[in-house]
Amino acid sequence: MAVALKTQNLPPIKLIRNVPKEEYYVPGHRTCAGCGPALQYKLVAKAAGPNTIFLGPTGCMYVANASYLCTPYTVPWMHTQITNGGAVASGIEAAYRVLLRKGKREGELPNIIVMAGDGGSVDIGLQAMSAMMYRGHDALFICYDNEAYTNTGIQTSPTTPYGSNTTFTPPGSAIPEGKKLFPKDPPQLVIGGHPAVKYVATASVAYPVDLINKVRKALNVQGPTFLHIHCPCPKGWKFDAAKTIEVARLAIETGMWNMYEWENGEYRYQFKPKRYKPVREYLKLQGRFAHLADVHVAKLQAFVDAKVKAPGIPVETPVPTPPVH
Ligand SMILES: Cc1ncc(C[n+]2csc(CCOP(=O)(O)OP(=O)(O)O)c2C)c(N)n1
Ligand code: SF4
Ligand SMILES: [Mg+2]
Repeated sequence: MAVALKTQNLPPIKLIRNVPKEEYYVPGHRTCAGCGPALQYKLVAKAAGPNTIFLGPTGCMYVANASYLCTPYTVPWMHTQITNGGAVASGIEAAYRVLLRKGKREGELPNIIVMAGDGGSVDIGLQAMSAMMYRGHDALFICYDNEAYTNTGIQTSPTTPYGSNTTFTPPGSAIPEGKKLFPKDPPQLVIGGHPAVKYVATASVAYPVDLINKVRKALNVQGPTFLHIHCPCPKGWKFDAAKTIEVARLAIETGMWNMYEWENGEYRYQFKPKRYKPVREYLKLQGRFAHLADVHVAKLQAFVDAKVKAPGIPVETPVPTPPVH
């Protein structure tokens, strides 16, 4: 018997007032005030609706959301190891197909969404995410990017920006800028090496309607899809919890974060300001950059100037030689 594929067609929404009222990520969790990842979770859950299964690799969106046998999810949710969100999603999708084929389940394949941090996506979780993309499983992998391993005390990750002060990159006399490396590029990693992938996009909590529509578009696609969502973290980035959206918006206005969709090989660049604000406008709101000297800010500005030319064009960055002990 043929396996019933996903047939739902989640419609796009035009205006914020059309955002569904139903909540599938409800109050009662323990994330910090102003938590960007929690806000994006709420929006993703609204976009996906009730026929959804979330997989949560270890990270803030597991630990702070699932304490003492209490969670804010009103749809099925499962913790995975930080290493294997993609593998668990693959297994669930494959198992569901078997159940549908054998007539033990009716209806369509549910939305299967991995909600992984930057560590759980493109660092510790990379191999499982890549394998899910490579094999072509029908699941959405979301990297909610708070630019650090925050749950364990704000350690640097591959998406932490150059110049950040983290507990593993403290600025000092030997390395005054803090983090020396420039970040990995998660969407390019996925686009570049996975022929089965048809849709990849970046999004931000500053633009909720756009975020919801990208989630729906990704879920409507048959096969693996990837979203990279910018999620400011007041605790890790050291800014006032009331300014999450302001920080997120400034990231786009300065070019620190670029918004685009990639569909079947075509890029569509979005929210591209006519004139970018200087990156300093973004940096000055955040304590993680408070130590930077002019020379470091200039280095970051040069990186951003090269990056905003177009998505997909690799930016040459200085790579410091690893230390020899
Ligand atoms: C194999 C393994 N290594 C390390 C850890 C410890 N650990 C738990 S959560 C976490 C941070 C996860 O960072 P990220 O994926 O970016 O999510 P965030 O906490 O930032 O939301 C780490 C390092 C672990 N659970 N498993
Ligand atoms: S540390 Fe950051 S990501 Fe974690 S719960 Fe707090 S604000 Fe959210
Ligand atoms: Mg993180």
